Amino acid sequence: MTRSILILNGPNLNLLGTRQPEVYGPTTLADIEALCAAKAVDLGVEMAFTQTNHEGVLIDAIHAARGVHAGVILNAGAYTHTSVALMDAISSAMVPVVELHLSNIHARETFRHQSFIAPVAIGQICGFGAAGYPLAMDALVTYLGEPQ
Ligand code: CA2
Repeated sequence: MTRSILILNGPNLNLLGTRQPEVYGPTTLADIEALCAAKAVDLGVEMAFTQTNHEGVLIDAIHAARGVHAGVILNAGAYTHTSVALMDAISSAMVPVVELHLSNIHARETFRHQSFIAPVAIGQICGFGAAGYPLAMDALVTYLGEPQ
């Protein structure tokens, strides 16, 4: 059976490419989804790609990922820096999560340096813009290894 990866995008990422291109780049979320779809074909995995502005919907998606997706790539947006609930969802879901950010959160405002996702993620990729998405897919597939 083909493995599936869930790519989950949090609040305001639906605005990508329409505002603040100097921070987040000119690429739209639809462009990024197309990039990920092409990468999924290369890697031989299935991919689900979604965005929500709601914390509870992110949590529900992480709970629902178990048994359906082999792993999750999560750009939790600003919830990264605030959400203990998201951290708890990841640590209880028993599904590997790669934390992803377009920008280098460590080179930005101090409040972005803290991530509630980092301690429960298998790793973090940040600062590479849209290119971080296929990098995260490579990282997750490498982590998962050969299908059992
Ligand atoms: O760099 C990232 O990917 C972030 O997760 C993006 C979040 C930010 O709060 C995190 O600290 C880092 C913000 C996403 C907002 O995206 C926008 C896109 C265009 C215009 C306005 C916001």
